[in-house]
Amino acid sequence: MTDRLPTVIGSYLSPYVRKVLACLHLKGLAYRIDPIVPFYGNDEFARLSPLRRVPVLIDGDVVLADSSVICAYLDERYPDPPLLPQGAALRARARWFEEYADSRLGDTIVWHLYNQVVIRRFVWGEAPDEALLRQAREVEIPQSLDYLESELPAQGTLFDPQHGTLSLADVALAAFFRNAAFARYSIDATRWPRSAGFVDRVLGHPALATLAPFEVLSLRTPIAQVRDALAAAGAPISEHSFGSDAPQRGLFKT
Ligand SMILES: N[C@@H](CCC(=O)N[C@@H](CS)C(=O)NCC(=O)O)C(=O)O
Repeated sequence: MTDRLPTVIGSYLSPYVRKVLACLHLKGLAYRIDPIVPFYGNDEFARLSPLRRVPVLIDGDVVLADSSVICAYLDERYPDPPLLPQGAALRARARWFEEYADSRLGDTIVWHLYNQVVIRRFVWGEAPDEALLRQAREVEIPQSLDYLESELPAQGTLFDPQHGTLSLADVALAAFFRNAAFARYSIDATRWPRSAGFVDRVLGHPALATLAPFEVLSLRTPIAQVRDALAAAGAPISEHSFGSDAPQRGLFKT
């Protein structure tokens, strides 16, 4: 019976996986997870995810390989509660923030910061590109925070300053700053108070906070032992894994 639950392929450490898991939580949907680092995906994984990226969602016969496509699918297939606000203009604004997070914060926080500090070291055994790291910390992330500071609410969430109901846009933005924290970048609350408060509030929501112990465990455990360690800690691990023993370079940058 458990095989009938939706299965997410992808590590708890990916912000795109985090976005999908938080949306599943918001929808009240049980799921299983195969917590692989994408570079360890096997041939079967490559067939399901032609770009060899995580997350992948398997829901019955439906297989999807992009977090935005997955979240849009979840919202249509399981409409209650909705992940987007009401009205064309607000929905477009929410989609914009999701896109901004996935593209710009993905480039800077994932590729230029987190992957340099964590993936290069623990997957490839390489030293980080210090120039790229400096550029991310000193120029790119501050530039994003300057922008976000002018858009984010002082209280609550993007579309619900009063009660703090989470939307897909809130989840997408905050998910990346969790990876920034893993790479020891924290938002300077004196310079960007709205952004710092917003990220704290969203990451403190149960949809994201319940993932935190599994993220920390994934970060601290050697990759080959992560699956077993997470299962022992109570994570909803899938029966089947799409992982392999040896990493392969992805189709994009390293
Ligand atoms: N547009 C994709 C991006 C997913 C993505 O870049 N995932 C990263 C993990 S954080 C990945 O799989 N990287 C491996 C690679 O690009 O080779 C989505 O939203 O799902």
